[in-house]
This record gives sequence, structure tokens and C-alpha cells, in this order.
Amino acid sequence: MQITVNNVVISVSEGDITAWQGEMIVNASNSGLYGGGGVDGAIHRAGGPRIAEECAVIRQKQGGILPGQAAVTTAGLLPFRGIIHTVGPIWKGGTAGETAILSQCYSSSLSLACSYGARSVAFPNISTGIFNFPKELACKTALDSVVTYVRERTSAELPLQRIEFICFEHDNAILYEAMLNDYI
Ligand code: AR6
Repeated sequence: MQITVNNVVISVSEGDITAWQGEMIVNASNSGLYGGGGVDGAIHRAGGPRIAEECAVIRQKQGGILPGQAAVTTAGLLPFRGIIHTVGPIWKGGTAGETAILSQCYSSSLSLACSYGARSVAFPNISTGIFNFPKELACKTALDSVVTYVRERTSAELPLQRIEFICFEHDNAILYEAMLNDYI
């Protein structure tokens, strides 16, 4: 399933983001950039210790990153140009600005990808695992944020040609396919 917005192909697939083929992938990390479980664990395991070493440097320099922000490290042993680490909100019932923070995760990650001149980037379903963000709202927020970001930029500002949502869980893949269809 895919749509094209402003010459950027936005698509959905089901699988493991570490096996994706493209230039940069986004990680759903934590504010300290300490390798954890879920997709973060999978990326650190597959990419090896270089990623954690660079996370430690970011931590020393700037004390980690706030929810909604993003930072780039090497991809280590993984065949990407870099990993964009972002920190999603922990779901606290919806009254703590969680949706706006999740939206910022997508826009700050895309801004970093563009600043690196990336032509393709893949996102996991940020915050919908250990951080417990409701899946349907997370999907709508992810798609709205990415489509709005792409729509609002000129082609000179957008090296990106391809943005892919990688759903590890089948129910997320079904949700994304259905909601992406609504943007056609
Ligand atoms: N590829 C793609 N998506 C995956 C993979 C994978 N290999 N493995 C899991 N997912 P989570 P969060 C999906 O929990 O909720 C960590 O400990 C998963 O099914 O990874 O943002 C960090 O260090 C779910 O749909 O991230 C933080 O402390 C999605 O990735 C905390 O978890 C996000 O689930 C972040 O929690």
C-alpha cells in the first residue's frame, strides 16, 4: 500500500525494521538513549556496540534528548547511513500532550533525515509498545504528521523520495493500510 504526496512515496509494510532496505531508520528510544527492549533492543543487537557508544557521547554532550526530539548515530553493523533516535511520549491517559509530542517525533526525525540528505527513511510505530500509546491514535498521528510535513515543503527542501512505516505487529499493519487509504 502506498500513496504519493509532493513526489514522496509514503508506504506501509509489515516486518522487522532492521531488515529494511533504505538509507536511514528511526529508532523508538528513551531520553537517556540507553538501549532498551522492543525495536530499540532489536536495532542495538543488530547494529552492535558502536551505536551505544555514540549514544553515550550524545548523553555526555547534551544530557540525552527530550520526548519529541531526535538525534543521529552511526548504524554500526547495519547497512544504513545512520540511525535517527527519537523519544516518544509515555502514554499517561492523553492529557499530558502525548499526541503533540508523538507528532514532533515524526517531524523532528524527518527534519534530521532531510538535513542528512537522506532519500529514504523508515519509521517504527513509535510509543505503541512499552510506552503504551493507543495504536489507532498513534497511527493517525503518525500519518497526519508525515503527510503534513511533506505537503508543507518545497521539493528543494525535500531530498526524501520514500518514507515507509514498518509495522512489526499485524494489527498495526492493518490499521496503517486502512488509514493510509483515506489519504488517497
Ligand atoms: N522492527 C520494527 N518494529 C518493531 C520491532 C522491530 N524489530 N520490534 C518491536 N517493534 P517499543 P516504545 C515495534 O516498545 O513504545 C524501549 O525499551 C513494536 O511492536 O519498541 O516507543 C526503549 O528503550 C511496537 O509496535 O517502543 C524505550 O525505553 C513499536 O515497535 C521504550 O522501549 C514500538 O514499541 C520505548 O517504547
